[in-house]
Amino acid sequence: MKLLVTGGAGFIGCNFIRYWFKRYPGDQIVNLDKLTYAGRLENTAGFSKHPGYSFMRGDIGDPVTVKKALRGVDVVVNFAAESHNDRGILDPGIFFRTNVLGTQILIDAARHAKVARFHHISTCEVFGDLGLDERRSFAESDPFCPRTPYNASKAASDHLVMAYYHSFGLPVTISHCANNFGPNQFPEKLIPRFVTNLLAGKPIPLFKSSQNRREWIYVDDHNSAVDLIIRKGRPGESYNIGSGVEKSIEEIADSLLAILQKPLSLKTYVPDRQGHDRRYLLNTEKIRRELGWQPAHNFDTWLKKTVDWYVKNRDWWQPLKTQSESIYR
Ligand code: NAD
Ligand code: TDX
Repeated sequence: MKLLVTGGAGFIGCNFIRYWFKRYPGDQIVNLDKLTYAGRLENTAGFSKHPGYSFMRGDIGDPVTVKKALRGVDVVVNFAAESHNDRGILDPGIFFRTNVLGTQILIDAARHAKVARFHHISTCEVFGDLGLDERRSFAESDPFCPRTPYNASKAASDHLVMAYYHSFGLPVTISHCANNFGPNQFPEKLIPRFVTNLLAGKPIPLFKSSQNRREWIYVDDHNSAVDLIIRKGRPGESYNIGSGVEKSIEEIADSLLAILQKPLSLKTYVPDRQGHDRRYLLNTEKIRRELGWQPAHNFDTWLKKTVDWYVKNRDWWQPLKTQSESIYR
């Protein structure tokens, strides 16, 4: 099988390619990535010499590039996106150009290339947020209610992907995943930002609403679910992917301080994110029932392993810190 993976030099995309070659070593993967600040060629080191692998630097919003990248491709997995909420507040435009218009250019080329499957990577955030005490979770059939430029752009792209299924019969699937953690995550996101700050001997900035919480999933569990959806998911359907493990910002901070044996005094409280979503929680009944998927990685164990990865890979994150912190100055 030949896959086109977009955004494969980013956090989840590079872990996906690593996962896929381990499981299907005879497959071919073209990685199309623009190499924005978040796309790192170093992330591809573990598989760049695999005989089935090739890399193309380019934009999913460029019709000529995507047409070339799609030659002979059976399956597209679209990870490419602007992915950080705080950047979406500072510069919303690029989120709509890549996440919406880029996805439209890519999917249109995929339609003409007659791919067997177009899988679009979406997020829990399209459903809006939940109250901290609300006793419900988001189902696939719930209405979209995005509240930030990032999640509005992801919701818009989900709509356009489904439009290609209904109007053109393109075999699409979509997955909505909870917050991922693991190796190679850019240090702008909560867990790697806090870990790398602590390793550099710096305080960790908790946004003011520090009881806000997220559902956390180890990146390989996300990718095993995407694997199943590609192979067994029904075209025209979307699937939620989550672990059920909820942690507040405060709890994440305390766990990381404990793992790294640092004092509680390193917690600092900073002004809230604009439009800070309080909470997301997904109902994952559908993927468990239809595809038999379940997460395999325990949160505490894999949080420790993730911290250990950052401890051992200073060379990877240290050069990125100036860039990742620049948006908070
Ligand atoms: P990331 O920011 O680490 O990586 C994004 C990658 O896309 C980078 O390699 C970047 O260079 C590339 N890219 C950006 N614009 C591009 C363009 N126009 N053309 C080609 N490549 C481009 O993001 P991530 O955390 O790995 O997220 C990957 C996907 O998963 C995104 O679609 C995101 O919305 C979704 N998602 C992320 C999470 C999470 O917790 N990180 C959770 C659910 C869903
Ligand atoms: O310095 C920080 N301090 C802080 O308190 C940062 C970076 C974050 N936070 C809080 C904000 C959120 O409540 O931590 C929580 C998680 O924040 P992020 O890591 O920025 O993730 P979030 O906004 O929840 O979105 C993530 O999960 C869903 C990904 O970035 C998205 O791409 C994905 O779709």
